[in-house]
Amino acid sequence: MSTLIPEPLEGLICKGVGGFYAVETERGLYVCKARGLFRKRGLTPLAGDRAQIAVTHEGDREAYIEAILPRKNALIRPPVANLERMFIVVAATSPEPSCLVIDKLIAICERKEIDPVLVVNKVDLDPGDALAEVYGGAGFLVLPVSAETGVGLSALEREIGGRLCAFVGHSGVGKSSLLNRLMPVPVAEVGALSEKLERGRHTTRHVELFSCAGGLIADTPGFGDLSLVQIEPLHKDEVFDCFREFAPYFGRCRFGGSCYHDQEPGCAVKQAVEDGVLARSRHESYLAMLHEVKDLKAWELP
Ligand SMILES: Nc1nc2c(ncn2[C@@H]2O[C@H](COP(=O)(O)OP(=O)(O)OP(=O)(O)O)[C@@H](O)[C@H]2O)c(=O)[nH]1
Ligand SMILES: [Mg+2]
Ligand SMILES: [Zn+2]
Repeated sequence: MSTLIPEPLEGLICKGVGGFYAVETERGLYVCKARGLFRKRGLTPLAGDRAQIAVTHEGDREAYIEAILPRKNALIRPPVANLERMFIVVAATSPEPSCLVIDKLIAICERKEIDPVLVVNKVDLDPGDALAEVYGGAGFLVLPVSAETGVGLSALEREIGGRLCAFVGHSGVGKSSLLNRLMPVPVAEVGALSEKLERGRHTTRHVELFSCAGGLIADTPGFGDLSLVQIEPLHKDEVFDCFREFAPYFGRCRFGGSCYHDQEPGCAVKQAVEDGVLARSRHESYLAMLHEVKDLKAWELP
C-alpha cells in the first residue's frame, strides 16, 4: 500500500548559524529552519544533534527540523551535542596555557561523560613537558602535536577513531590549524595572534562538524575564560569527583568524607600534594573551583 505521508528523513546537524541549520542526510545536505515550537519549549538544536527533518523544497534542498532525537549530552559552551571525546587544545606557549581552564574543561567532561584528551599544540615552539607531566601523571592521555611541522598528527588522527569529537580551548591555540592539517584540503579560517596581547582574535565564530579520520570533528570558537557557575553549576560536594586522581584519597583525611581538602588539618589530599604525588596545580584548580561554586544555592543548581 502506498502512503502519501513522506517518511521523515533523519540527519546530523553539522552547523547552525543565524537560525539556519545544515543537516547531512543519506540524501545529501539540507538547509533547515527549526519549527517555532522549539523556541516555545526552550530547546535549541545543536551541532551534533540527530534530527528528523521534513523536506519543503527538494530542488532548493530546504527543510524544517521536526524533532531532535534524544541526546547523550549537550554543552552550552561550546554549543554542541552528543560529544564522545573532547580534545582540550592548548598551546605549549603563545598563548600561555591556563591549568585552571584545562581543569574546568576536564570537570565538564567528567560530568557529561565525555572522554577528555589533552592536545598540546605548538610543540615546535616549546616541548610542553610540564603539561605532559601534570596531566599524564594524573592519568590523562596527552598528545604533543604541531600543526606547523605535522609532529604528532597521526597519533591525533588515530585518537579520533570513529567518534564525535571537538577541538575546544582558548582562542589562538591552533584548533582550526589542526583541523586543516587533518583534512584533505583546508576548511577553516586561521587567524594570527594579536601581537600586543599574544592572544587569539576569535577567528572561528561558530561550531561546525567535519568528517575526518573516520569520525567527526567539531571546530569550535575559542573563549577567554570559563565561568563554571555559568556553564556547569555544580554543588561544592561534587567538585572532588571532577579530579579523578584524587579518588584514592577519599575518606583518608582526619575529617574523613567531610574534609574539603582546603584549610583542614590532617588532609590526605594536601599531604599527597606535599609528597609530590598529586600535582599542585590540580589541587589549586580544585580549590579555585570549590570557592567559585561554594555559595551557589540549591535552586541555582540543575
Ligand atoms: N608555531 C606554531 N604556530 C601555530 C601552530 N598551530 C597554529 N599556529 C598559529 O596560531 C595562530 C592561531 O591559529 P588558529 O588555528 O586560528 O587558532 P584557533 O584555536 O582556531 O583560534 P580561534 O578560532 O580564535 O579560537 C595562527 O597564527 C596559526 O598559524 C603550531 O603548531 N605552531
Ligand atoms: Mg579557529
Ligand atoms: Zn582532605
